Amino acid sequence: MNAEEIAALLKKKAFDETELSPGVQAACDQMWGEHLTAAQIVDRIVDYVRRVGDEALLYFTNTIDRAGLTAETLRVTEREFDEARTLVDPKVVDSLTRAIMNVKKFHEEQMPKSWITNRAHGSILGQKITPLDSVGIYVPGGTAAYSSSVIMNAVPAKVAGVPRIVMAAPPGKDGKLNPYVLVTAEKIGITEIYKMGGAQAIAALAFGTATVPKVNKITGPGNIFVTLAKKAVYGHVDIDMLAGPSEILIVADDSANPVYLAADLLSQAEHDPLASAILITDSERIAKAVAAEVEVQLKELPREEIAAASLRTMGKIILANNMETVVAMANLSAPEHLEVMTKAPFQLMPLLHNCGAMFLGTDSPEPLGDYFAGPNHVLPTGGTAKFYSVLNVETFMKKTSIIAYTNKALLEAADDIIAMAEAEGLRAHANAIRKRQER
Ligand code: HSO
Ligand code: ZN
Repeated sequence: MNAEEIAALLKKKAFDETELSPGVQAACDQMWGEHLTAAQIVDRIVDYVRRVGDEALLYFTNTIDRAGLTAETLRVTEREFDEARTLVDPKVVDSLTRAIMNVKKFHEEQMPKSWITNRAHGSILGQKITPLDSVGIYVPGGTAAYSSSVIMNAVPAKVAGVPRIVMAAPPGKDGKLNPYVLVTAEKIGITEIYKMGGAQAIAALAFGTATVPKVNKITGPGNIFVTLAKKAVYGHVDIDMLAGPSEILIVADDSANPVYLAADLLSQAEHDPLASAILITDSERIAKAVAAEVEVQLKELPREEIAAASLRTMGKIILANNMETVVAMANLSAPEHLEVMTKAPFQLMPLLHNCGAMFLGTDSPEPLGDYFAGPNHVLPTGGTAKFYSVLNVETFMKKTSIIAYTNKALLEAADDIIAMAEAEGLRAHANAIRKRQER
């Protein structure tokens, strides 16, 4: 295939073009008594929670999640943590603990430094870096209630030094949260957790209610309602990014192992019917072998249906004319995860720049990054790796400029500042300098 044909194949839908599945759309139509798009539903929910607070939050929590919660039971209690600890496998908790350590270590290396520098005549300039006062971490529910996502959001926030880290996760019909999610959060030191999900949770975190105090920033993955709600509240609070279903793009040459390639493609396909798993290779042999192997491995998966749906709609094996085309297409696609399964992956690394995370070589399969190596798994999707970065410590920090001039330094700059201020028609600006000149 040539570059143009491949580009057409790789074109991604924007996150707000996502259509609701027929079942969800029907449930929404019934709930609202009219046909609304996902964006219209989110706008209504966000607006209602903003205006009414707890009552609206509980209304949606109990209507959508059918959780039967009250303002008193919305926050996870000590007793619920106690119960969660009895429900988890200690071996899994040990693995989670090791993962937490790796993620912590990696993110500590990212820690930015405040700095101060001297300028002429004893003046000082600098940049002060501080953690945000409060952040809200969203953790999806249902089959996507991943304790690994708790780690990937909460650990960098802790490393950044955020004093108040709040978590929100949608409750099951029994009004409870996944015990692994609770135990993981507790291990990291997060105990302010609210059982709420969807757009209503995002609105509550952004605007605050009587029960849920407002935060300054909201991070974490979610479904289309959550993502649209994050977009709707952006500006009132900051958000990390607008993320969609998971993606893997593998670039491979003839040296790659088709069994591994198939396994890695399926590892993302099993996330979501809308997840995308794509292989681009210049080897016809590899393309054919992987196509056959995917069929074999797919049948063995407990989530076969989800993975099959993803492969049907979003899965592709693309045979390119040469490796240059493969590289160009990977950059054009800007995938969330990019695996480089070639003879000399480090030769391609400098040429690849649009992706959330890069996995180099046979023994760096994508789930290694999902769970354990240390780098973050909250990554830009849908081509947004062209401008978004992976979630990191700085996601939870902000920068403030420091300016401390001496009189001599100010007098030296005075004429320039006055000239610029007068040119902008801002006499009072100029006067603030002049008064000091006159001193
Ligand atoms: N691949 C997902 C993260 C994840 N995988 C969580 C397993 N659990 C998005 O990067
Ligand atoms: Zn994954």
